[in-house]
Amino acid sequence: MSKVALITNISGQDGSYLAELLLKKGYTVHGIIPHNPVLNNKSVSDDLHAGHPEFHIHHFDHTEISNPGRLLALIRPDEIYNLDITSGTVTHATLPGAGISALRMLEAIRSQGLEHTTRYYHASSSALYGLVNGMSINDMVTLNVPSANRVAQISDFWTAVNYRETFGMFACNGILFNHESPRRSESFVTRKITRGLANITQGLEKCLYLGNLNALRDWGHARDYVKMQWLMLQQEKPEDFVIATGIQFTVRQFVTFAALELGIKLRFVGKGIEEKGVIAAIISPVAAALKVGDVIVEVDPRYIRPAEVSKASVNPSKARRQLGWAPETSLQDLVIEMVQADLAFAKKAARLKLYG
Ligand code: GDR
Repeated sequence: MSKVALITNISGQDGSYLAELLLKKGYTVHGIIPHNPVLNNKSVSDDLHAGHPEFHIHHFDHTEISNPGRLLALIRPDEIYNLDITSGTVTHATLPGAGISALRMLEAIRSQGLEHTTRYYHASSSALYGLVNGMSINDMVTLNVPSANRVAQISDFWTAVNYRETFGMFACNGILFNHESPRRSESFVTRKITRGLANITQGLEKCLYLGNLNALRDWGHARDYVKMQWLMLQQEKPEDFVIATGIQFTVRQFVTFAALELGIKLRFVGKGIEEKGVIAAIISPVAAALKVGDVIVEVDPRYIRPAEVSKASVNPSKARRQLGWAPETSLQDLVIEMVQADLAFAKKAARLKLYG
């Protein structure tokens, strides 16, 4: 009998990669999609559904979200991956009733008598660490910081720990640092960069406006990180893990790598909010329509965050040691994959613009 997995927010970046991984491993996969056309904007789930009879989608409205027990009774999952994470600042998604919190899901598991059979993974966030500049983060440190969104995430984190310790449930938190891919939303800086620069090479945009170019981030590939989520539920004992590469780059370095992949050498001039990325050389036909000397990156103070984690080193050694996990994709390879995907989109859009 194949194992049954339930993934919340399956149409998001992580949900779609995780579904692909589990289907390859022979799982029957059930995914929850919020019953909201604005959120349900990725077609990945439809692609998967077409080729896999063991792939099922459940559209949840607000009442079902507050009571996932009915679905659990129906499918009796061996593993639940709760990826219903809220990120960014305070949003309606932080409010009770908008997502499936750890408490709701863990209580639903108990109410269905599944507490000794169903394993629970909670997608926690590096946002738990809050505003910590220059400190080193290891697997044991969490910090309380004042933001309604973080309060919700911290509450989810400790709820999972509490259910593990109080009821002996197999519940773990994965504390994920930034993980990106061509499926990443454009509101994050990596996708904004790869999409913006690809559009510039195809004449669809003139300049990419960014905020803090000096911000340091530990970026990994989402495809590598979902393997780690699965591994966490295959352990003998439930534990929490930090998932990161352990290597940091600046936003400026990310832009430079992306430009190089598109055949543009950038030179940065100016300082702070005056800083600009100027084309120093064109080294590929993709960028042939551009000119040396064009300014294609500019700092726009409106994108500079008032409170920002600009530097925090991460130590994911527990995952390496205990799970034998290491990220397989380097930042350079991640950039190449994202740039090539966005270049294909941009070329298509440019053709449509030209020929209608
Ligand atoms: P982050 O990701 O806030 O770290 O959230 P994001 O990609 O938004 O920012 C990364 C860094 O880039 C700097 N930056 C810009 N960011 C955006 N979005 N747009 C810009 O134009 C821009 N210019 C510079 C930012 O200042 C920042 O330093 C990630 C996600 O994985 C969340 O899910 C998670 O909760 C947090 O990390 C902790």
